[in-house]
Amino acid sequence: VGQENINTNIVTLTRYLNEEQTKYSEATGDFTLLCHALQFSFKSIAYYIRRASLINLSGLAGSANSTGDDQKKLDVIGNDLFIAAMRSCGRVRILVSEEEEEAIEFPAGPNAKYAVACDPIDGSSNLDAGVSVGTIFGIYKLSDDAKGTKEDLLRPGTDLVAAGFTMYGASAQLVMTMKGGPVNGFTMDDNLGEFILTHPDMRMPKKRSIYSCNEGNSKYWDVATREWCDTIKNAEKPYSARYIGSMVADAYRTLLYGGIFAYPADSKTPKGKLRILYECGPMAMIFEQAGGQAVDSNMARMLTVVPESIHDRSGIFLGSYDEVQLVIDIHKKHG
Ligand code: AHM
Ligand code: MG
Repeated sequence: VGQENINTNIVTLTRYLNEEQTKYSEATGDFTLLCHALQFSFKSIAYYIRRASLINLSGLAGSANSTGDDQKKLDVIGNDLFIAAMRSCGRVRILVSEEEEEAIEFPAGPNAKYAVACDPIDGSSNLDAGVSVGTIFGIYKLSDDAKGTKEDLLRPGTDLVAAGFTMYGASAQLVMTMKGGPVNGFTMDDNLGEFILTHPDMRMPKKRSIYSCNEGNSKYWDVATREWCDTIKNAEKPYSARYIGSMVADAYRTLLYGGIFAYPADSKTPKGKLRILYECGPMAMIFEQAGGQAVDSNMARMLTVVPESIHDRSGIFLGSYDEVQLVIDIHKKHG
């Protein structure tokens, strides 16, 4: 039997969080506890997604979410798991979920210092086909005079203290970042039941000829967006198209390989499709902190966009620094 090269000094997410916490003398451990609750919700959502077709969780649940979309059974389960984890950890005062029309207010308490926005299962229309979906989250710290209402979340993404997503693919991949820190990627080891730090300090390529958007909408796009798409398709070496239709999976690939992901606002959906609080904002924070850029359809830095209501949408261009810069330059030319 050959000797296996076994790493006996594994950095799990739990270890990583503990080590981070000890770096800050003023840290109370509340954020760490909140992250443990998040971690548990990802593990359980991953578990149910994997079991879905075996225990008949796929298909519609017969209810509709706040915007009238049909809800999947797994959407409901993912949402319930997430809410229960956030409620029971005692660190969250206010929670916004894509699946809940109203913000959920938890009891005030000395340790309930955070506001969380999440999409528990983004891309769920892909679930029955076994395509990767994911949970997206953003975390804000409440100000001292916060009332614990939805207004505490109507802030720019620059106020986020942490953001991330978990992609439920061949394995569950958790990508998260804290304000001013590196972007780290963790892979779920199902046998250990732990997220392992496998992608420390992710830095995305400065450019890459890959574009990812629903080009079926291009007749609704503005002139500048159409010119951008024509430009990259007619480049000396034309770009490759990659579009899964599941934001977390498209974003994860873009983060790893480079390129650009776009869901522009258009004449059919003038405010865009994706949500500011729990889709665009958290992704923008991750991409910026990995060396990329993220802007909305007005070419404003995505992280400066303030939603007027909790489910507000925005157009978004997200990706490698140079790829997003090309979009900005073409739009500026059109004024
Ligand atoms: P959802 O939150 O209802 O799942 O919708 C969001 C999803 C994203 O994951 C994805 O990027 C986008 O919708 C795909 O939209 P389209 O099918 O219009 O291309
Ligand atoms: Mg979504």
